[in-house]
Amino acid sequence: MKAEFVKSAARPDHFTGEDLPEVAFVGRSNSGKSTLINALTGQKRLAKASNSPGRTQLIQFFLINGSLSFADLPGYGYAKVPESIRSSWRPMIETYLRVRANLCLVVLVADIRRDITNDELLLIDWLTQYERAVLVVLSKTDKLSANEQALRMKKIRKALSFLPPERICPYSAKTGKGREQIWQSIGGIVQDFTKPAEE
Ligand SMILES: Nc1nc2c(ncn2[C@@H]2O[C@H](COP(=O)(O)OP(=O)(O)OP(=O)(O)O)[C@@H](O)[C@H]2O)c(=O)[nH]1
Ligand SMILES: [Mg+2]
Repeated sequence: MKAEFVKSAARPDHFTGEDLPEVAFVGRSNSGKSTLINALTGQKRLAKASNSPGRTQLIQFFLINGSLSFADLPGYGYAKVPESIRSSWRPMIETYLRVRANLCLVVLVADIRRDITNDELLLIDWLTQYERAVLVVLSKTDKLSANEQALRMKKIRKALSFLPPERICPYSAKTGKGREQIWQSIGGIVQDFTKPAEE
């Protein structure tokens, strides 16, 4: 697989072209978005993963095999980020999610150990209203025993019972669990992509 960084951007007129299907990765800071992009592409340092949450403050675009685009969105919900920066993120992310014509799938990454927040429910609801396909990836399963994982899955599936079961995927960057299922979901949705018409 060939994966390369294309650019960082904050405004729609700076985004990359819209002729390739795009998958966006959203979620709280530190949930594992950048690590997931690295795990999916098999390139450890493609997207910057860090121990200091809130570092990625622009939308980062990546080109995968010359035929697919990934967008790593800045994480939200991290208290240490100044309000001035936080307040500019929200419109940026919302604008991106609303206007991006080639956006085929929104991958919402959430730590399996945390309960789904009201913010996340609102985001899924909002995306559904804009007819965006959503895949919820529950990260860091390696931090739990098999029993604990099963309990957490049951609880989260209940909270997200309005989603089809295959749209919720337990995952670990450490063990590779869920990687195949996530690629399958991406493949299934992306193959229906048709180039947006020129305005
Ligand atoms: N054990 C374990 N650690 C993980 C996993 N996924 C991510 N991490 C760790 O979680 C931390 C945060 O991961 P990132 O990928 O930087 O998180 P992010 O969502 O991109 O965070 P922001 O860019 O701040 O929004 C890093 O220390 C990762 O190594 C996982 O599946 N298992
Ligand atoms: Mg990141």
